[in-house]
This record gives sequence, C-alpha cells and structure tokens, in this order.
Amino acid sequence: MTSFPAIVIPTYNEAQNIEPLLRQILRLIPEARLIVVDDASPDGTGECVKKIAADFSQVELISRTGARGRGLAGVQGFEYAVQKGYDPILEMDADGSHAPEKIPDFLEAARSHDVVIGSRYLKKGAIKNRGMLRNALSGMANGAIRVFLKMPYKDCTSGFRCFRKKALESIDLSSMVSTGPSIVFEVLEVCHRKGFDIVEIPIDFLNRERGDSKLTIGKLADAFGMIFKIRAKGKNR
Ligand SMILES: Nc1nc2c(ncn2[C@@H]2O[C@H](COP(=O)(O)OP(=O)(O)O)[C@@H](O)[C@H]2O)c(=O)[nH]1
Ligand SMILES: [Mg+2]
Repeated sequence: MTSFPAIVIPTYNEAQNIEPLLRQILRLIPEARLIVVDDASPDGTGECVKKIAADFSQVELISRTGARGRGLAGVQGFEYAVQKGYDPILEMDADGSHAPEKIPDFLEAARSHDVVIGSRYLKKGAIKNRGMLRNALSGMANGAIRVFLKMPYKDCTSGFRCFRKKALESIDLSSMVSTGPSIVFEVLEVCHRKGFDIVEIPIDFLNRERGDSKLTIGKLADAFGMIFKIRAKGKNR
C-alpha cells in the first residue's frame, strides 16, 4: 500500500493566507493530504478551508473547539495523520513564512532520515524581513534549548518540519506538556532522545505579510519555562 504524504497546517485567523497556500500546495504536490487544524478562527478561516475542501478531496479540516493553542492543534493534527496512516507527515505555518516550493526537498530527505528540520540557521538558510527583537529572541531560545535540552540542532524552534510516521507513532502525544508554540521543540526533544535520525535542511523564512502573529510576550515566557518542564519529564516518556 502506498502512503500519502500529509501536510499539517495549524491556523488561527489566517483567512487572508490559507486559500493561496492550499492552492499552491495542491498545484505543487497534488498527492499530498492537507490537514488544516483550525481553532474556530473568528475571521472565517474554517469556512475558507471548507470551500476548498468541497472541490479538492485532498483537503481536510479539523475544527477544534474549547481551549485553543498552537501546541494543542499540532498534536491533534499529528494524531489524526498517524491514525490515517499518512507517511511522511510534514507541518508548516499558514502565514506564508514557509515556502511550499521547499516541500519536495523535505519529502526527498525524509526518504533517508526520520525527521527533517527546515533550518533558518544553516549557512544557506535565512530569515527575511523580521525585526531584530524577534530574531534576537529566537536566537536566545535556540541557545537555551541547545544547552538545557542537550540538542545539537541549529534550529529547534522551526515549525517547518517533516516526520516519518514511525517517529510520531513512537511518541505518546498525549503526554506533551506544551499547549502553545513550545510544542515544536518538545516533539523534537522526544524524537532526539529516542535516537531517531534527524537532519536539518536550509530554508528561507519570510516574515508574514498579511495577518498578525499570535505570539505574545506571555506565550514567549511560557515557551522559555517549558524548556525546564520538558527537561524534568526527561526519560519518563
Ligand atoms: N490552531 C491554531 N493555530 C495557531 C494558534 N496560534 C498560532 N497558530 C498558527 O501557527 C502558525 C504560526 O503562528 P504565528 O502566529 O505565525 O507565529 P510566529 O510565526 O511565531 O509569529 C500559523 O499558521 C498560525 O495561524 C492557535 O492557537 N491555534
Ligand atoms: Mg508566523
């Protein structure tokens, strides 16, 4: 049986971005299954996705209710993709920061590696049009993660990644402590500790042009605190 690649896209208020993104991915990788995990966005993101899903059976919408969060949405998307048997399972942001043209490189690398990180901090990677403060905070977060979680990767906070199903399947996703953006390095930490083969490939990260970032000071502080919660969980999972 051939498995389809899945692309998990968490969304909150991305009505201006989601349609062009889905159409571009459908053009580039028509065999991919696109799983949008939306947190009842008040701007109608879910309705935009439903319209496209009516024409393209590859597009699936998970409409979440209750507590919202990038982490909660990501976990639900992964659980769904694993349960459907999709392989490999990629994740990316909806805001135009992650270029769909790069997806084939992830799929190619995932043929010989278990986890592929799209890295902004490799020599050939880049961050474009983002403010100095955000760049400095991202650098600090990556530094702290490397030290306290003992991971050697240059970009542990990138949300553009690809996992072989066997890697995500081996993780108890219900044990994740992150409800917010720290989910990206929490999942990576568990894959790293389990000894999966993890590789980084360069990406250009373009700061969003439409819509607003959902990262607040509170969420950022929470993500820094999570480094220590994840470390405390340690080998117990
Ligand atoms: N489902 C869901 N998606 C979210 C949430 N917060 C952020 N996202 C999505 O996660 C991705 C990254 O978020 P973004 O706000 O761009 O963060 P930034 O790139 O760090 O500024 C985007 O696709 C967002 O729409 C949330 O609470 N729920
Ligand atoms: Mg963004």
